[in-house]
Amino acid sequence: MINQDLNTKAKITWCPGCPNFQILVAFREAITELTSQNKIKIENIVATAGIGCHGKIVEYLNMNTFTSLHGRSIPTMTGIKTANPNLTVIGFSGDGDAYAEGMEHLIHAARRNSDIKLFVHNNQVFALTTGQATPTSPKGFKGKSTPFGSIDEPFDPILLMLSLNASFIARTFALDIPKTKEIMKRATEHKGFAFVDIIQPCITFFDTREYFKERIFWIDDSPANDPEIAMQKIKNNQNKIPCGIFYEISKPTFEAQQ
Ligand SMILES: Cc1ncc(C[n+]2csc(CCOP(=O)(O)OP(=O)(O)O)c2C)c(N)n1
Repeated sequence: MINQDLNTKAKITWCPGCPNFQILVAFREAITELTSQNKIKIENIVATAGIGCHGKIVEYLNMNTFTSLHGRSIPTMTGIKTANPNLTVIGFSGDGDAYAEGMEHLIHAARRNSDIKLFVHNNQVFALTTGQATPTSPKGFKGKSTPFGSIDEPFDPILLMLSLNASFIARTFALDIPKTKEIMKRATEHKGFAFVDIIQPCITFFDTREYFKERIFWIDDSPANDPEIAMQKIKNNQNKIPCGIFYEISKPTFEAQQ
């Protein structure tokens, strides 16, 4: 059930049918459930955004929000959390925002275990600027900046997070609202750096909906607390794409150690 109070009057300007709508619904449902179960107070949440289509989400959320610069949503979050550790800081980012412009911040926030939650709308393209390649675009991707096909190898953000021993690592699929809601709730309740890569096909500049629908499968509900076992969960299984919470550990947060 969605708390209508989380709606705003802002006109939604995403393309009709964009999976960002499902992410918005999943997040509103997650926050509604967490607040109605008294696990979190709405006034203690700050939702931040980078720049891009993903970043518009905060305009559609009636709660404390902050829009940062492109690639700078993570330092904005760590600054908010350091200034007031009582806040729950949840950031929305894009694959351009987090994995291109903001990559250095992502790496350091993860290795420090900053107590922030990051939801990356990974559509494998710079969408708001109408379709350039990002670090997760597949090799051969044809877009505005790569008309003859991208020659770069994409990188895997989940493996990067595991190499940094990030304390919560998950992947979800925007088109599955119940699963995305559950993972968002678990990430929000996690104490430490929670990383969620959300596969979010861009229906206008890189429509991968069918590709992912055919390949995604859900791993069991129990995250590994051993990197080797997490690695087995992450490994591609005959060209299939696993989703779920791969890894969760408990360790001191950056803020608690200051
Ligand atoms: C420093 C800086 N560089 C470039 C831009 C231009 N810019 C605005 S949105 C955007 C693309 C965002 O892509 P992504 O983060 O993947 O988000 P999406 O639009 O796909 O949700 C870019 C490059 C900018 N605003 N600021």
